[in-house]
Amino acid sequence: MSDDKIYEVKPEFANSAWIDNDKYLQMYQQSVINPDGFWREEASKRIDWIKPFTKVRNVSFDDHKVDIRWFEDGTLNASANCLDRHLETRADQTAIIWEGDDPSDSKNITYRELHEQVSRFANALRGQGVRKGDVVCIYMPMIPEAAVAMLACTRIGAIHSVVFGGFSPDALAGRIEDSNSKIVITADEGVRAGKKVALKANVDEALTHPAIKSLEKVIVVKRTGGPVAWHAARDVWYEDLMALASPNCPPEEMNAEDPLFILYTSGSTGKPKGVLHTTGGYMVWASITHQYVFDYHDGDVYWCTADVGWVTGHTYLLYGPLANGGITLMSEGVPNYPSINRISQIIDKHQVNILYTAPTAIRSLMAEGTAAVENTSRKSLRLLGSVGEPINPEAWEWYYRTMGDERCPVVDTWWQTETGGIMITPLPGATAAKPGSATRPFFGVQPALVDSGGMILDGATDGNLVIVDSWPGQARSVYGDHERFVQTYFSTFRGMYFTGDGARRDADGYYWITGRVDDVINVSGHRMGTAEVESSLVAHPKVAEAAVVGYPHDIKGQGIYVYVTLNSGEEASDELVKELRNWVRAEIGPVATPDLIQITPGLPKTRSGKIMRRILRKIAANEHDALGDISTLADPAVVETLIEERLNR
Ligand code: 6R9
Repeated sequence: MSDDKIYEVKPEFANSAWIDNDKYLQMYQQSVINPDGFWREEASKRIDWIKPFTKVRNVSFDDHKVDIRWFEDGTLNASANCLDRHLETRADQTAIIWEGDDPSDSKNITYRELHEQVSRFANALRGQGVRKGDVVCIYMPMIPEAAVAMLACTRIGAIHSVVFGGFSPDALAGRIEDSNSKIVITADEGVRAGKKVALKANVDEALTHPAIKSLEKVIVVKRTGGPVAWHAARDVWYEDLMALASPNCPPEEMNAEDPLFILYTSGSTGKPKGVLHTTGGYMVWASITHQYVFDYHDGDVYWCTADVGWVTGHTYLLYGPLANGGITLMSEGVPNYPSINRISQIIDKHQVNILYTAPTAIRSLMAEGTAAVENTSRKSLRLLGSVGEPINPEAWEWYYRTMGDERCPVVDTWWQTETGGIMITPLPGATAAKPGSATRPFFGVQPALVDSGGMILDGATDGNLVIVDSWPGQARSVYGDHERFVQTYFSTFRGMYFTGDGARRDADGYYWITGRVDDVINVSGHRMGTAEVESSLVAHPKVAEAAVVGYPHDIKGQGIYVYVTLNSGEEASDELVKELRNWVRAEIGPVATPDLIQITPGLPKTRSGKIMRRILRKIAANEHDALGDISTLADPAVVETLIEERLNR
């Protein structure tokens, strides 16, 4: 649209930025015309290799043999790149600023201290039997020990699998089982918004699942000192291990293509899959994107509000900033506790220069007008970032005007667990912003829009978003199931990586992500497969069938709308609705709690028995005038009942 609002780059920002528009255009050209040369140079200068690579890339997107390798004959260690190599120049510089849930609770950890803790814990893990290639599950609150645990794994070549602390014992058990984790690292309790979260108790419950056979030890960090059940043969205190461990732990030499971590994410079918990232390419991608997208300069205080349980917490809380020798702020709590201006208070307290957060948080602050910034200055802020879901222009404007005082560029960054890091984004010194658009591809990223038959579309158009060639940070596989990796990402459109997102490209070549085109919904920036929620519902003894769709939600972006039919003899009631809501919450975790549950006598189906989600989505969105063709339904009358009884009026 030609009447889109445009915010030009401010010259004073461009002058001191790493990348201005000319440089962007020139580097982007280089990165796609001569990827070998471009990435040879970037990878060599950003990363300390133990043995330098000679080969840059070796990639096949052919769905018969998807094989992705970068820097494949080089060796390195991720923790050495995040810690050891900075000791000479910045041992006493802060690496992590930790801000507790309680505003009076904060501390700074220097590179020297972090290096020592990571080395000790790496030795402790070895002492507990962890070896190169073993999987370690991390189920932690947002405390520095979570970062120590992740880096300690990478130091000895163990593969971490971080499970978000908000997931239920069941969800945790599934991930421990699928990854064959040997050890779980957790805390007695987490603290969020003044409330305790019983992490150790959740682990205890998860480990009662008979399918878990791999697990040997549970390492427990003392966060609150609250009561925990203790299994002496299995459980061990983190603090006891640290007191005994040697602070001297030479980093393990890892191949560039050795696994670095697994992170589970939801798709449109089946169980969540363990997306696998490897070491060399991921570290290069984390470093280059963090530096250029956030225009990170030495000494900047950078705050990414994401939890370490999500990919954003991996790449932009930890690996990117630490690879770049940065100062990264980790916050334990939530944006509106104890008061709605907590984020602004933290910005002032620690003189934060760069803030990276999610649209759902922005909208929840925006809902309170200007209260979120009251009595704060935020003068230190230089740049604002957004991630996780499309940011609506109103929220963008609020972020820009109210949080950033019209001084700070906003970067709306599109990417995925599978991409390892940012893919489509403005560069703050280069790209004029249009609120709601993620704008242009990062270096080396070749997006395209294709129609349903996989034809590449030119010019200004809508389509399915694919990436036609590999980039270093790309996921290499699904843990233990390469075939599923191929099926999920490379078989819909042959020879291309399919993102699962739809997008529009405007006349300026800017991309506007329109959201998922598959059965994945995005609730407060958390990805959820509707199939997962459905299978938990049908496991309830009273439920016959369930269909789950997303619907527009003011704060969360999308809310979870559930349609269920009951087994014969069961009656709909408010109690049952409540029971079903709690059921899903307990089965998957609070993030999956349904917003609306409509108990209905029937679901719209095709004659072959497929549930017509398209129609259910329209009804949930209150767009019942635009249902489209319903003539293929087995029983069109069902639709009228659904509309009459819909909940989202
Ligand atoms: C990093 C992360 C990925 C999905 C992705 C898309 C949505 C993320 C977005 C965005 C529009 C943005 N998404 N960032 N949509 N604009 N700036 O969120 O990874 O949890 O795997 O989710 O999130 O739909 O496909 P992940």
